[in-house]
Amino acid sequence: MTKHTILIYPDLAYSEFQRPAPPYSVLFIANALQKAGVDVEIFDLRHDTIDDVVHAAAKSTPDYIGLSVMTGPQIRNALEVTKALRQNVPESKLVWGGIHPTILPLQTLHHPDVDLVIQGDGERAYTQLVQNMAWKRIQGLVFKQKNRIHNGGLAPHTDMSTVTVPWELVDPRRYITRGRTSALTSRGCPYRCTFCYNAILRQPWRGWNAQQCQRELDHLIALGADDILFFDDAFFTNKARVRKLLPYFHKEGLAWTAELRVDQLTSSLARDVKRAGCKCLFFGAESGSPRLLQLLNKKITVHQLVRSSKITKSVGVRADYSWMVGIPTETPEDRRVTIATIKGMHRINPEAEFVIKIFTPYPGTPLFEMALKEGARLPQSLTGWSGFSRYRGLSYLRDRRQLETLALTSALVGRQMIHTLRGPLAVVRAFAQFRWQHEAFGLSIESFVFNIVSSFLEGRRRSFRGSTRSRTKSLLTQESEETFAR
Ligand code: B12
Repeated sequence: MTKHTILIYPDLAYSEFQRPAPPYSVLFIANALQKAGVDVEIFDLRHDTIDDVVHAAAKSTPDYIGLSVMTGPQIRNALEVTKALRQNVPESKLVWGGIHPTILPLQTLHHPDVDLVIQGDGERAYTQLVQNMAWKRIQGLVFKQKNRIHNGGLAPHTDMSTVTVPWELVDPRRYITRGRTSALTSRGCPYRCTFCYNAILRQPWRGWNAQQCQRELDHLIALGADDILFFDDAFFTNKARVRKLLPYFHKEGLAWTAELRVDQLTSSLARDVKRAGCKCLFFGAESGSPRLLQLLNKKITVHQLVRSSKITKSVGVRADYSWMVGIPTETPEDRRVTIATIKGMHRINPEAEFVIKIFTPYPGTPLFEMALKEGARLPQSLTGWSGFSRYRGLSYLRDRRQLETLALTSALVGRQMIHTLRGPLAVVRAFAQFRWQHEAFGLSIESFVFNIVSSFLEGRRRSFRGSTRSRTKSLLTQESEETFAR
């Protein structure tokens, strides 16, 4: 008999403000399952409701139902659907996979409604599970057995050349907004930055070759896409692949955006990407302090950062820099140096965008240990982790409020889009400009208002879902007392 399974991509808070990206995690796993002859249904809870999933699961009662979970608010919705499934389809085993369960498998499994966890890539491990392989033989599977935990380690890294995107399993129009969509052509990264999840997963870089990329992109173009954001951690890693892809982008008239390391940028590459329709290059700049760049193992220099501003300015390619504050051991002087570097680079290339985020210590990364020494206390349950946000500082940070104000100010000053704001928001932006110019990040009313508004929006969104889109009761009360280490 043909095996059947359901894969779920839980809702992400605030996703209506972003273009909903295709749920690649479950799409790739679904493709591996299809190849093994398994019948798969995908539910994306940014579009479907919990009732839709419960209804489908009650009808087909699959042995396993998989959920894809990222650290942050997605956990909240994942818990809601998990609870609803547990109550309505008790015979199905509920499997959590994705970056959060991978990083914290034991804590995830500790939740009474999570039956199994898969650590790392799900293509092979989940397929083996659905095909009834003995649990102990599945690399990557973590499960409870007679009050003991069996930890099958990290699942093998998926070879990208073995998977494609099964668009027929979802409605692709959901993910293409006015021609804009996102694509993923490679996984992993050859670098080992001490703050990044790649340091935990030891993910080597692996990507589709140029022909495979073109086949997949042809498909997206046929579906109406003409503006693509590449999600790859390290899109430019394989230079030969990039050289073949650029003429293709040019020929197709694609607008596209991808991440590049500042040390890989040369004037000639900048000219080539511009000619090939590149809309924007994203750079992980992280810090202006040479000491901190070293601590982050970023393997870039401040000189290269500044040089990238000169190159993007002279060639006329839009650039977007992401910076971090609140890095372990960071001193006020380090922070001043970072701000001075950003300002200096902004003078060189005023069209470049930037944003400063607050460092988040992810368990398993080398910097996490340092953050613990500095007093970081991390949530002890899934609900606690659902409050994680890059705009909110953790309570251990000595000058957390200032960091939050700095992060918010940077978004208001560094984003071109905000510059077009009119009315009361223009006043907020003018205020942020003043703060930025005078480096006055104390006593912030904006952060206070921002936190209230975001909590309100989140609450409204949840009650909206609860009252109209899903009749399934929210069952988070058990752990809801716990707020994320604030
Ligand atoms: C696109 C993206 C987003 C999009 C959403 C994605 C979407 N589909 O809509 C947006 C912009 C909304 C987003 C938001 C956030 N993101 Co994000 N995002 C990414 C990004 C760039 C790509 C995700 C992706 O498609 N990956 C490709 C798929 C194939 O890989 P995968 O998801 O890891 O899935 C594989 C395995 O994990 C596993 N797996 C996954 N699901 C399942 C399910 C089952 C059942 C099984 C068995 C296995 C399994 O198998 C999959 C296939 O091999 C990643 C970085 C990356 N390259 O992965 C960061 C990343 C996942 N994001 C990250 C973070 C921190 C966030 C935020 C928390 C940031 C913040 N603080 O605000 C928010 C949280 C969102 C929320 N509200 O909950 C971190 C995660 C770290 C962590 N511990 O969770 C990452 C790794 C970036 C980084 N380098 O730090 N993100």
